[in-house]
Amino acid sequence: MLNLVLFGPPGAGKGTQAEFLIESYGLNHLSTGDLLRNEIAASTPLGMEAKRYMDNGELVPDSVVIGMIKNKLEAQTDAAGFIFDGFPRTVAQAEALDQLLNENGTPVSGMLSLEVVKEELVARLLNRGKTSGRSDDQDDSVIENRINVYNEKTLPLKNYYAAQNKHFGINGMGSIEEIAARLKEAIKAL
Ligand code: B4P
Repeated sequence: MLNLVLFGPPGAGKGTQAEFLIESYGLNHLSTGDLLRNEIAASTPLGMEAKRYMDNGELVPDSVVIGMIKNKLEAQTDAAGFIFDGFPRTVAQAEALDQLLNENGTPVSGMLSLEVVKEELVARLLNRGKTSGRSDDQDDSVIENRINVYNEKTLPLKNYYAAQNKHFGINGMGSIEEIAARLKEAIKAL
């Protein structure tokens, strides 16, 4: 079973590359950002709570996100593998994911970390904000906060996975096709 964690700062191309990986490897896609936006669109209590954090570029509380992933994993027992996109984002989330997957004897295969310079991240997000309608992509200070929150709370996960020999840095600069080819090489070596 191939369980990939697709990692990187906001705008690194996680969602973009996830689409390619799903197609190439037949994996189930679990994007916490998409799941949360679905909850917001459906105006559920969970969505309304999450929106307050997302609009400010803050992380949604661990308990909410972990509960959501647990439900999805339990509902998809026939999957060939998963691509985790935007999850885990904190050490507590990574520990919870390890526990959930280890219970099934199907641990994380590798964490693929897309590396992109800050100027490019900001440019990509502002560009998406022109058409996506995503409020968190339209405001410079919210984007700045998302990147700061990433550096403070999410970046430490590199060490978490490196300690398990599961961290693989990938150059996330260049065309979508070039980056997809680099990911494929890294997956071959897993
Ligand atoms: P996400 O939905 O995960 O948003 P993101 O970090 O911006 O990444 P995304 O996948 O959308 O963008 P991508 O890099 O693919 O999270 C949104 C919010 O939800 C968070 O801020 C947080 O509040 C909350 N949340 C989500 N998960 C959570 C968790 N686990 N715990 C707590 N809170 C959580 O792409 C960005 C843009 O770049 C796209 O427009 C794309 O077209 C473009 N692009 C991609 N590759 C490119 C390339 N090579 N060249 C040029 N442009 C490229």
